[in-house]
Amino acid sequence: MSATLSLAVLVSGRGSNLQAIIDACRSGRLRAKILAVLSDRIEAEGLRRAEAAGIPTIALAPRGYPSRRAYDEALFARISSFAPELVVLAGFMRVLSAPVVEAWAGRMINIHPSLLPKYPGLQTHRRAIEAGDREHGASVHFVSAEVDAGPVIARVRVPILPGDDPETLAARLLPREHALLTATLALFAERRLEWRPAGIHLDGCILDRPLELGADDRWLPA
Ligand code: NHR
Ligand code: GAR
Repeated sequence: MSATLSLAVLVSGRGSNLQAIIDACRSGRLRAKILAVLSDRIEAEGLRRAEAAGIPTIALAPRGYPSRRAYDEALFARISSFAPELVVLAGFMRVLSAPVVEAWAGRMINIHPSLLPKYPGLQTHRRAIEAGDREHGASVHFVSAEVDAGPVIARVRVPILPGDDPETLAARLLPREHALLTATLALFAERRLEWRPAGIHLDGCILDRPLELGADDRWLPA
């Protein structure tokens, strides 16, 4: 059996994806340990959730740093002090500069609320509805310098229903995000995933398209 996966989680807000990781660790479904939760927003509810779970927190506001890069280097110096194996962006709302992203290449993932490569960036629910799409979803990808453009590991789909607005669609998607993130982290905990120059590898074989999580929380057959 493989060792416990150590994580640092970055949040900017509510922290429901963080809570899903905490709950999955507690229940034994995920062999991982969150070493620290960090946020760019002091008031983030995610920090309160971490405190309630006894996880060390760091709130570091960007204000006062002379540049985006200076802030990012300060933030990632704090992360490095915990020496996590993997950094998880879970509702982290600040674009990270290339040097820190490159230093953590293959060791940092993000959960994004769209079926990437569709709708990188913000307001994804509204954009999917306005485009007339019949389905939407979430993606977990390795973080690369270009925002939401790193290789996609896994996705989950939800229908877009007549009468949906961004709020109803987000509410349908959110529990599926939680399942996607924890199931993907379980693959890391089992040491089954790796980002090599040739692409993402699962069990040593190149992944030629993203994994897809089914409604029963199992991976669909390739
Ligand atoms: N950084 C890099 N370099 N690459 C990625 O793939 C990143 C990243 C930082 C965050 C999450 C991402 C998402 O899932 C993420 C992926 C924020 C913005 C954004 O425009 C875009 C994408 C994501 C997160 N942020 C504004 C900014 O100027 C601020 C918006 C706000 O504060 O509300 O940083 O969608
Ligand atoms: C989630 O829907 C996540 O996919 C999205 O923000 C929400 C955070 O919720 N991420 C982004 O939009 C990143 N730009 P949470 O704080 O409750 O996990």
